[in-house]
Amino acid sequence: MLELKGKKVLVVGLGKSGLAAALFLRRQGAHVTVSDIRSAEALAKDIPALLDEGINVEAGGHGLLTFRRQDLIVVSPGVPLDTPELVQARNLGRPIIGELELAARYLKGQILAVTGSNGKTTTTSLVGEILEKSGLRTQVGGNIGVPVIALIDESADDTWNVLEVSSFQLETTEQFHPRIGVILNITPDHLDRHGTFENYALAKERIFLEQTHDDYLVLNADNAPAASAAQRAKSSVYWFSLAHSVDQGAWVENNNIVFRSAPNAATETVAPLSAIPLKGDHNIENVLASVCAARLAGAAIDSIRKAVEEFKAVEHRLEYVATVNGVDVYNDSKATNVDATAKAIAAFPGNIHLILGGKDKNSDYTELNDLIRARVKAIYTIGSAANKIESHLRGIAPIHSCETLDKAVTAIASAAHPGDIVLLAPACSSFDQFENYEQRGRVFKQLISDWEASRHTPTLLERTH
Ligand code: UMA
Repeated sequence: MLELKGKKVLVVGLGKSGLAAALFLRRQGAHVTVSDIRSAEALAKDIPALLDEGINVEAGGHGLLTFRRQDLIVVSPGVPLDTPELVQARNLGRPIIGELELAARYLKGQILAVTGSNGKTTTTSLVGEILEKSGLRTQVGGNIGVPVIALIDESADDTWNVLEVSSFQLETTEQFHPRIGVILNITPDHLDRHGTFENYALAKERIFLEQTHDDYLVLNADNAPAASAAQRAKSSVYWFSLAHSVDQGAWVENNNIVFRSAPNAATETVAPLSAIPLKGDHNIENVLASVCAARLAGAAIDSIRKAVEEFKAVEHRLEYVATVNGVDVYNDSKATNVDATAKAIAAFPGNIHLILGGKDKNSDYTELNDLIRARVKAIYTIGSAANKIESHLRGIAPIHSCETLDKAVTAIASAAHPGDIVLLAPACSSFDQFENYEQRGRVFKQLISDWEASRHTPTLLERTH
């Protein structure tokens, strides 16, 4: 634990994490200041509660002086570490940690942490449900949307804290030490923030940096960057694979998910593939990882089977929305990078109307060429990345420049035929046109429901009856 009483602590960023961190630090007796680049008007909803607690607020920008005067700086995940004020504070020797590190020092019980470029939220939710069904005291939080600090009060010595952790959160860890760590996959993402793929992978690898021989690390045997972590980890490595059996871990055998706890232990059958309600091979990988991690945490096979069979797609992750005029619509707004979009396209055999675009993250969209050529009928571009996407994908499939999501849905509504698939899997973040990917997904679902309603407008004859 940190000695916080009487210490001057700066919280950088007043989103979900910053708000939770500031209030927590104040409760520990620290003198807290929050600094955010947004204006006081934009932060109006939160400022009164902070002032009431005696927390200072610096809005409309970060002040160099504010950063100099602190004993500790707690950074929100979305704040880049090369922000000039942070660089200066680091040069002055001020300790800088993230909300995850702060929270983990106070969390009671054990941590099961899940990272990866894609599949984190689905896996974290599924592990949480399995552990709960097994009767273990469980809490779920982290990048999934609940700051880890918010889990502290309810945590007890026998709690499993199941945390989704992002590269942004891991970048600022020091002692973060999960009992079970999971790396689902490492594929290019957030290169605008981390600069290079190597830096991004290194941030992900911080998940096992503090692990010891007594801990477990679950790795994807089919993803080379994730698998290579085994060479550097001190913990006991368990594998999952879609392609082949593994010494210890989870894989698919005769269309069943199976698990083996040690190279010479008996193989346990968990559930048939046909019982998994989620779409796409990438979701089978998420199930394999969840089975492996949950089994290591002590979940019973029966509980795992039940949870897997009852698990529904998480909102905005290849979520089935509706069937309109025989056209199936899926919302994968959380597909915010090229790899996630590739996985979403691969989940359908063909006839896809694909909505792409948003804020570019220095991505290479040509990686989608083969899948698009084979499975996509037409592309509908939106947002500030549209020009780049169009230049990367020209000639691969017909492209409609739609600028906005509503124009894209209107265009699709007149182009799609029964049997087609509509897929929002934009390969970009949402921040150019939306608050976040959740809002983008909700707007999309509303537009689809408007399309559906427009097909069912009662005729004059129906209205008179
Ligand atoms: N800000 C500054 N200075 C800066 C940059 C931002 O003051 O230089 C301010 C913004 O004005 C804003 C605040 O920082 O007021 C936002 O902080 P934040 O971006 O850290 O957002 P939070 O609301 O705290 O949400 C964060 C995670 N966001 C990011 O990592 C970008 C959420 O993950 C997470 O759910 C939440 O903490 C709780 O843990 C979202 C996300 O997009 C879902 N994650 C990325 C992803 O999944 O790809 C990593």
